[in-house]
Amino acid sequence: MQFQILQQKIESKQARLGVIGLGYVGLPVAALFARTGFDVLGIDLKADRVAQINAGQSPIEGDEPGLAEVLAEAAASGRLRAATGYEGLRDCDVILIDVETPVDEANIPQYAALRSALNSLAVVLKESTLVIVESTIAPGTMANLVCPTLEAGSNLRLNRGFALGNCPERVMPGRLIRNLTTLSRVLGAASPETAAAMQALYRNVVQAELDSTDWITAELVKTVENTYRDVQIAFANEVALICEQVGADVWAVRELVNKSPYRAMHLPGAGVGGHCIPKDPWLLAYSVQANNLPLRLIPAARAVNDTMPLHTAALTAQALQSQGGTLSGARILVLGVAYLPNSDDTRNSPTTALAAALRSQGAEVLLHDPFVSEYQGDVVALAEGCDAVVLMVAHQNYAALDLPALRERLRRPILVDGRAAIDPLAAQQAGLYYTRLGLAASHS
Ligand code: SAJ
Repeated sequence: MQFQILQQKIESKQARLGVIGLGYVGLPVAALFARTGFDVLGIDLKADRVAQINAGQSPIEGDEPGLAEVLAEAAASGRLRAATGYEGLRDCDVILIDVETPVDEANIPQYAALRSALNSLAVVLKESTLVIVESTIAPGTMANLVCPTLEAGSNLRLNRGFALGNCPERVMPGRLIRNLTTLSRVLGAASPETAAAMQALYRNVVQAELDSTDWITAELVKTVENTYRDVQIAFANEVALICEQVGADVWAVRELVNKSPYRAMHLPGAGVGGHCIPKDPWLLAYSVQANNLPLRLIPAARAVNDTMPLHTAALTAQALQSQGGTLSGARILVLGVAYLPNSDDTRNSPTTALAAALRSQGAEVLLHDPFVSEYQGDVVALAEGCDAVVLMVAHQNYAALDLPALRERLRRPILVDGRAAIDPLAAQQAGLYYTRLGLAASHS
């Protein structure tokens, strides 16, 4: 392993980079390194995505400040190329792996994409290459899966034939470029020389602290930081359920609780979606599944958050009953399909579970979302003849809803607010029966 040569190549930006997986993470990563002057070869299975990138176009929809410019610059400079095959990686000195690492219905990590990338990479892996896994993985995966797979497939040995690191990404849809350049990164390395090489590499893109540590710590930090968020959200949701029962307003309670030092109660809501928070607690839990360590808090938090869309359906049923209706045969307009406000990302969206729950009780469900192309439309017109409107995502557009016009179109004047996005007073003044998650039902 020629660590000195690798270090020099990185510091002089002569090192050729490979990025496997050009999705929400890999594409901005590849473009950012190309913009700083590295020669980057991106690999992706999808030929149409590869073609778009080589044409300097971004295949990522949604509002991603800075991405289009960085991509166009990188492609125009000729420093970013994309391909579907792994052959070109033979010439690379540093290879980043940014493939998906989902969990299945049983919450078991599905490493098919990761294994495939590792097996294909191992075949073309040359001596003295630095490989870095950026995908989120269960603690222990570097030692138990990544390293053995690369060694077996390449006949090279860790730290003698190749260097191996784990640097979890911290992106968020809508802030891909900002997060990649301004958030600190944890660099998990298996040798001091690898740590130095990773520091030299990421210093080109990250204007924040680079914290070197070992593999297991890096794997834990990423999964723990998202599990922390999931548990915090579940706590806020459980307090919301309590407030509904005792006739309080969870939003008023939360505001006053957070005035107490060291409190940071999160936002209760109609569910927890996305590609990080619902998945990472299971990656963390998987790391101790074989040891039968009885985890109670982490699975319980997942259960609480997964019931919130169902609870929102129950609030809708209760509101209909109070107006002499039932879900069976009702026509419901649901506002928001994305999992996050002002985003087009619908992965693991809580609205999917809500719609299924409403339909299972005989309701007809209409979906609207100003950011998701197939669900765009005029909200007031869509409300025609509906028996309730359920708000699932606090998209900025919904703050300006014409409530009196909505009231006129509705067959039953019911508005269920899953995100505290609508002012209760305005709703009541418009003649709506307004119900909010975490707030006792108020009559118009
Ligand atoms: N949510 C709540 N209550 C809250 C916060 C979020 O119900 O208080 C819901 C959201 O509506 C959404 C889901 O949880 O459905 C996830 O929201 P998120 O704000 O956590 O957005 P994500 O999933 O994109 O989270 C990412 C994560 N970043 C990475 O995994 C690198 C997360 O760790 C970050 O905290 C978050 O971005 C961010 O705020 O940057």
